[in-house]
Amino acid sequence: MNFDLTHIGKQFAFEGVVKEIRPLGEGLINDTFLVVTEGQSVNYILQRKNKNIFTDIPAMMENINKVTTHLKKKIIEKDGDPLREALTITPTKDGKLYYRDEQDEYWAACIFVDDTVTYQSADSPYLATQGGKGIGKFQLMLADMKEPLADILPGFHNMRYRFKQWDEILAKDPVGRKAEVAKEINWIESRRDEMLDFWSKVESGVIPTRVTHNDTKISNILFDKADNVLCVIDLDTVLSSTCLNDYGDAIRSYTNNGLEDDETLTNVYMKMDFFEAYTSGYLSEAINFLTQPEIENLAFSAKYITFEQVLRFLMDYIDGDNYYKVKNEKHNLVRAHAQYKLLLSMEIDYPKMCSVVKRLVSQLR
Ligand code: GN1
Ligand code: MG
Repeated sequence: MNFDLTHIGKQFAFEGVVKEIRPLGEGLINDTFLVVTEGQSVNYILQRKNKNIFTDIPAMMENINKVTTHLKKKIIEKDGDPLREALTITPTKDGKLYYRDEQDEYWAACIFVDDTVTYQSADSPYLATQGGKGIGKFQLMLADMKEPLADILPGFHNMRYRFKQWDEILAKDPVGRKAEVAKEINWIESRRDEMLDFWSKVESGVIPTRVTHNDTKISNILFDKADNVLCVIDLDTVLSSTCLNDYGDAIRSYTNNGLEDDETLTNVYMKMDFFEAYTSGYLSEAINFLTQPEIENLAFSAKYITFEQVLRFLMDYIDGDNYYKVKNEKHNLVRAHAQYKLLLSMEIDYPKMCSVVKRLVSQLR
């Protein structure tokens, strides 16, 4: 699809003169652009939001607005810089949180925070500790947010819902890929019960729900030049869910020695020192609000989210690649294999993960 980016850019209340709008980043869902302005004016991020996945973009933008408003209030109370430490939505010239173009596509913009660094993978335990602190702080700042968020992605990290989708897609086998992935299907089926057991604890309220980010991979965090977390970005998925998903998804991303879609499986495994580093950073903040059942399920949540990612990539492969952007026809299968390898290494190290959590919690209490 071709877009008139200049025309779209003109709809937003950007300060300064726009010099260039160019593609940015490696998101799997939206299309992202950098809006470069002349001289000293700030630059912006412009995104075409994926309306097939986000079916209620106005509600999504309202959620982001509520969350960033709350965060900014907290940041100001602590004498922080609300323009650098939280995402700032740039509205359209007529004051809307998004622009709907003539082709019925949805666009949204925010300020580009400069002098920051992003990573695709964590290159030191220090970075992992800082990342953990950042998400812990993010959740802590949102712990007293009263305004309800719209459930814009029903069932997002809900395994019961994921298995429903899975069963439907497998029954259809729309592009005839099912027979070829019998072994991989068994990876999923053999873990169905233990994963559903975890989710039952969320359904019954044993594990509480809170305001959470739901996509805490390392590339969604802006670090400053000293590798401290500055700002949590990509707030499309802010929802009410369990905070364990944020922790687990970050462990999936920060501790992986390889890439999310690594073709060389020997590269892929969980690095225990990065696990400990992230967990210590996270707990240093989250200890202030975590309940005992949450603490007891922290280590499991890393397996849960990694398993979910295996399921989602494999399911999208079987479905004919309708959800994630792919670079070739095996891409989703390659991703599923890499995430499965990561899951296996977590399963081997699971007793160690549990003892690390226990030790770190006892040191903090
Ligand atoms: C997607 O678009 P991106 O890269 O921020 C996905 C996450 C997955 C992630 C895997 C809305 O995030 O759930 O964990 O890819 N977002 C959505 O890299 O499905
Ligand atoms: Mg995202």
